[in-house]
Amino acid sequence: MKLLHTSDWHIGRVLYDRKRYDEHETFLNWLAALIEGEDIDVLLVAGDVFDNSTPSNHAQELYYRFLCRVAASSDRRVVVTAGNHDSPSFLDAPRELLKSLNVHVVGCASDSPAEEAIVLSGPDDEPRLIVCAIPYLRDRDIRTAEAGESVEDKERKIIEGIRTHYRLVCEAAQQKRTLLKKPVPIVAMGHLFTAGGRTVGGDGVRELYIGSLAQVRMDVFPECIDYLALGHLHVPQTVGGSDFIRYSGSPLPIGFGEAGQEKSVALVEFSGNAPKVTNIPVPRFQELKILRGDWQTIAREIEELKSGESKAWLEIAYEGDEAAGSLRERLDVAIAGSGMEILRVKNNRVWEHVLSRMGAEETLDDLDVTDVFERCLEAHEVPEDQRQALLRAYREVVVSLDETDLMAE
Ligand SMILES: [Mn+2]
Repeated sequence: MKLLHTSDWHIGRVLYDRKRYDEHETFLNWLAALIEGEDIDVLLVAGDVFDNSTPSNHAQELYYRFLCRVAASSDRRVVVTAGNHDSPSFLDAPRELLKSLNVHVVGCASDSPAEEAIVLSGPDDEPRLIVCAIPYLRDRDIRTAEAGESVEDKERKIIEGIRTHYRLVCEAAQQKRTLLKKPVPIVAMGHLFTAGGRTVGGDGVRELYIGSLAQVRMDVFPECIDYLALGHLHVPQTVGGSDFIRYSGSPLPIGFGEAGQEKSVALVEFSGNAPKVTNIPVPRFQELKILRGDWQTIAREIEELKSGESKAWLEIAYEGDEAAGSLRERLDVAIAGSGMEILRVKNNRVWEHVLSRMGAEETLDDLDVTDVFERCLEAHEVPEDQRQALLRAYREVVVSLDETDLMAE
């Protein structure tokens, strides 16, 4: 039996105002062809299907068209869980309809653990696999807040909540397996941050999670899990040295910070209950390049890219000693006639001069929400010893805003 594990598509993602539907469409076509070519039995999508909780009509069209194509084979099963970027109720809305196409969706965490333990059968109606389809667990799904709790109490309760949820769903899976009287493998899904996981700048994970909210350790996952398909971190990686606990990573670089990374999806082959995992690289559909240095360096690299007929999107980080006031104009001349586009120019020289009084060149594009808050603490001359606590409280507010399901009524 062959499974394909992917996550963090972030359909609808915008990069410095540039829409990326073409890339997503090309990726989904590539993925559908891979699924057909490899004769995949089960596709697992571990959260962050969409980049935000109110996906555009175009983003939805891409998603449903893909599901339709993949579900065209009646032998194939698909399991989709919500990530922190998804609206759980939005994903769940068409679940009955999608179920008739053998597409199982779990947006909201269920109070009844057995609902998340899904038995998947093959074309012969014989059960072949149980999937513990656990979505991103929101604070309110797993813990009861109490007034006057310390930060440590909160984090401990979140982690205990996650542990309990995994235990209950996995127990339900084992009970179902006992009833089947067949030792089918148990695969679990998750959208969370495991301690020690690698992230890169600009992936929207680091800013909100490191050092603030819960990071779970391997021991929250029950032993009965034969393969754990994770989403949330965008760098493909195994967890805790186990080949069977994995982040597939995002298939597209979500920002320039991920430009140099090889992206992949994970092919998981079960013979009996022992999986064999192979990473399949995802082609780069839109090249992203960061050019950094003084004018000579940048100009030379642009010439090289031009001669290679590159159609890259560029982020330019100017670090020369000479003042480069007309940098943007010079860059536009340099790339004229090529298929390249400049999405962002950072003139670090100008920065140096004005950083102390908030850079005139600096825009919100350059800052994440945490940077903005840190600037605010700075501007108000908040004493050092208060900053850590304020930062934690701020992050908690931002996460709870992100977790508000605006479309749930
Ligand atoms: Mn995520």
